[in-house]
Amino acid sequence: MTHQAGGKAKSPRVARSEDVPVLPRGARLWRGLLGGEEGRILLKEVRQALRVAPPFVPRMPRTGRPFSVRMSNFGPLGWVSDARGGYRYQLHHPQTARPWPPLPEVLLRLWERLAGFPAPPDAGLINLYPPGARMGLHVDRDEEALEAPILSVSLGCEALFRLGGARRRDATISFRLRHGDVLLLAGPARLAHHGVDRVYPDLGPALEPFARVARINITLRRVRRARD
Ligand code: MD3
Ligand code: FE
Repeated sequence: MTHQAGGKAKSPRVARSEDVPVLPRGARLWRGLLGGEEGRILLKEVRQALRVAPPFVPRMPRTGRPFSVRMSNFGPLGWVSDARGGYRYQLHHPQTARPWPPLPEVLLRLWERLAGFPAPPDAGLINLYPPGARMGLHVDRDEEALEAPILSVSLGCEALFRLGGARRRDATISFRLRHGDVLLLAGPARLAHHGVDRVYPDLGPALEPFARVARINITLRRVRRARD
């Protein structure tokens, strides 16, 4: 809470983003969980992965309109999108045709600790946001295993994130996602609308140059139904 001179809070005309948001059922937020050594290890893993699987520009199905976000993936499966093939998961990088680099141990351990799901993730989408990049309100439903949660890790620059409900017209809440924050979307929150409205330049903590000039978000997903 920001304390104002005079003690009386102004009533804002617009909903303000909260530091401790009241989250919908199924969503959980751990602020700064990966803010220390684990976050530095993860940044290094991302940097290494991007050498093998360079960022690509995803495009809207049919129109081919480019996203402002750049992407890559930790495998085995990676999310891609282009005009011809639309949204999909595939085993290979769209440009190099090489398999995706494997999910790093630090992310597999994080999923085990927090996801509460019996099968490991089989995809780790890396979203790269230069300041000014955005992601429109959407639902993630390209996965077969919609019963599996999604676990999101934010690194680098700060973002203004928006989370709504099952219907596009449902009310939304806005809050910041910062370096080291981890967000779990399970149960009813798994199919909630969400997006990134803003990415702020230069607000990353003192990290390597890479993390000071962009926001890096990794979403761990279970795409394929676990089969036995
Ligand atoms: C809420 N990424 O990759 S992460 C995406 O910050 C995506 O890069 C955003 O939306 C980003 O699809 C948001 C947090 C997140 C991820 C998946 C969700 C929130 C979610 C799925 C359902 C509800
Ligand atoms: Fe999403």
